[in-house]
Amino acid sequence: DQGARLAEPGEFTRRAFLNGRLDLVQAESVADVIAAGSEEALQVAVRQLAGSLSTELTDLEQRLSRQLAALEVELDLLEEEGLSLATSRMTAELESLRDKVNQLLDSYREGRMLVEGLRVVLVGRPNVGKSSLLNALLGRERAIVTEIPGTTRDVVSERLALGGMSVEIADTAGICRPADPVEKLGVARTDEWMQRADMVIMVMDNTQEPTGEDREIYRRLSSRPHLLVVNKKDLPPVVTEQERREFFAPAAVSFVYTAARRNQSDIRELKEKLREMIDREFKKFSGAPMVCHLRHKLLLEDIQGCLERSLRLLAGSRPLLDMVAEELGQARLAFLELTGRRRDEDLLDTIFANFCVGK
Ligand SMILES: Nc1nc2c(ncn2[C@@H]2O[C@H](COP(=O)(O)OP(=O)(O)OP(=O)(O)O)[C@@H](O)[C@H]2O)c(=O)[nH]1
Ligand SMILES: [Mg+2]
Repeated sequence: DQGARLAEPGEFTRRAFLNGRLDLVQAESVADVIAAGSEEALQVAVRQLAGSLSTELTDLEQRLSRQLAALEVELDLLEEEGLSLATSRMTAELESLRDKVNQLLDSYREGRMLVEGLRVVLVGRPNVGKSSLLNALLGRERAIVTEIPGTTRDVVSERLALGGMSVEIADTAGICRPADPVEKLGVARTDEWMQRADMVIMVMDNTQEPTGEDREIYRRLSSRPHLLVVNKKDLPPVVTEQERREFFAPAAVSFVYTAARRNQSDIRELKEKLREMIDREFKKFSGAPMVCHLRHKLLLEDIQGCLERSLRLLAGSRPLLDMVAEELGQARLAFLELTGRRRDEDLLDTIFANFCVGK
């Protein structure tokens, strides 16, 4: 026995963190680099590993600490001399910090999508061809297709690379007035997925008139990025495009026509439409630091709360400065927890346990 042993998951990264070569945000991005499912996700993770987000967070923390230090000095003086502090400069600085924190929080929606992938969900009435479309998009028979309405009873999802993004595409149970309890569960799950989705594809059947159910489905998805697909275009239509559009009026809707089982060029066109939508809705990467992890988001929300409360206190006619100091102290601790300068062994165990062995 030479004293050698297998490395534990995340051991090398953890050591780099403990030696101070990486902060915690950088260490977390090592796992993101490895798991990156797309070119963009990789770029963001590499930038974070190089320290883009860490630099921003450290800068904000230092600005906050300066305000806190100034406040504490003033508090001592005030006690001795009974003076009142001019708070306008502090207010301006805290507002600027709050705006920066808000900007970071705003980046979370996209950051999360980069790391976890974009969630696209196929919805529609039974038997319109949702599962057929999923299979056509994937290029293989993933979901079961039959002529019997209500074939898909639960959500089937699969990953696909599209427009440089990792996309998780989900086929769901057809939405209808449920006849039996199993169907009812399926519909509830579909609704859940629709609420969580980043993009919704509503599928209709060219051979069926639109119904109240279609209108209800459309109502639930119209506020989010969506595509309306009319499938089975190889069969004769029962309504004209104009009539279908008027059914959804006053919305200015447009449709993509597909024949899921027959026509590859339709599927290419559908993918192209999806890609355009991803570009339009989601790829606004400016290269600015981005928040991709729930842990970071939650701590930034704590900081945001502290800053908001501080600002409210400062806006009062006789601000309670020791309460402001208390809030800023809390915000500072949250910053230190973010970058790992305030160490919590349990947290480190959790973070590094998710790494693969040998990293
Ligand atoms: N002619 C034609 N038939 C299609 C097309 N797409 C699907 N179908 C047929 O329509 C039927 C239903 O297709 P599915 O893909 O199972 O429909 P679904 O929307 O997943 O149905 P549920 O899971 O029951 O909600 C099957 O018999 C398919 O072969 C199409 O583009 N043209
Ligand atoms: Mg199905």
